[in-house]
This record gives sequence, C-alpha cells and structure tokens, in this order.
Amino acid sequence: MHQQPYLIEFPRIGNTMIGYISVAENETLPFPVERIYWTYYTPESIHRGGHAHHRLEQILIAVSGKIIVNTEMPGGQKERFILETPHTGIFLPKYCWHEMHYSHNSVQMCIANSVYQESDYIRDYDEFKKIP
Ligand code: T46
Repeated sequence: MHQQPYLIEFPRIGNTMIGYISVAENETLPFPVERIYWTYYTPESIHRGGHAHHRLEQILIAVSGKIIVNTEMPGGQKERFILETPHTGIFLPKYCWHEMHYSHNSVQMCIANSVYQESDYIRDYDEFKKIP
C-alpha cells in the first residue's frame, strides 16, 4: 500500500500588523530533512517535474505565487493540488508521479529527505505505470 500525497499546514506566527513567520522543524515533519532546494523564474509555458522517485519524499511549498501540482499514484489515482499560500505545503510520497505548473512570480521551496541522486528518478511514464 502506497502512502498518498496530502497538504500540510505550517504554523503561522504573527498578524496582519507585523507580518508572519512560518516554521518547519524535523519534529513536526513526516521525515528528517537532508536537503532543501528551490526553483524560481519558471516560465508559465513550462511544466516541470514529470517524474516519480523510488525513495525520495518531499514537501513542496509555494513561498511566493501559485503552483499547480498534478499527482498520480501507482494504480492510477490522480489528484490536483493548488499551492498559493506560504504556510501550506504538499507532501509527495515515494512513487508519486508529479508535474508542476508555476505562476510567473512563484518561488517553490522543496524540503527533501535525501540528497540528489539521479538514479532515484523514474522519468519514463511507461516505467512508472508498471509499478504495482
Ligand atoms: C522534484 C521536483 C519537485 C541537481 O543537480 N541537484 C538537485 O538537488 C536538483 C533538485 C536538481 N539538480 C539538477 C538535475 C537536473 O540536471 O537540476 C536539473 C533539473 O532537475 P529536474 O529536471 O529534476 O527539475 P524539476 O524541477 O523537474 O524537478 C525538481 C527535482 O529535481 C525533483 O526531485 O521532485 O523538482
């Protein structure tokens, strides 16, 4: 049985007068953090992702702008998530096929449970569809 993707709400400390702080700590995340990376200046005509991972689990956050995340799990369950507040993230489990579309002003922060390893990627959709 595969874990499913889901939205995570981070604490929002502050108010409209002084602004907000959101925070993520290992104690409250679904995995210990090994890597953080971020993507930005992605043209609206581009879809990124289009892959799944054997072992990598991640949380994606739109710290600015809007990101549409389309997911598919082995077995065919498809979902669409919209990230448009800096205190909301999406947890992507392993074997979750994901494709992202970004607004022009979006900055995507990714919190990951592992360092970058190209061998962990499943970039061939036909190969993904063979996963039981
Ligand atoms: C993912 C989504 C959400 C590195 O060298 N180190 C890194 O840590 C990363 C993330 C990427 N790269 C290199 C590998 C490629 O040559 O950067 C290039 C672009 O990577 P990719 O085509 O995988 O980019 P995205 O935006 O489609 O995917 C990225 C992550 O790679 C991926 O794990 O789940 O963001």
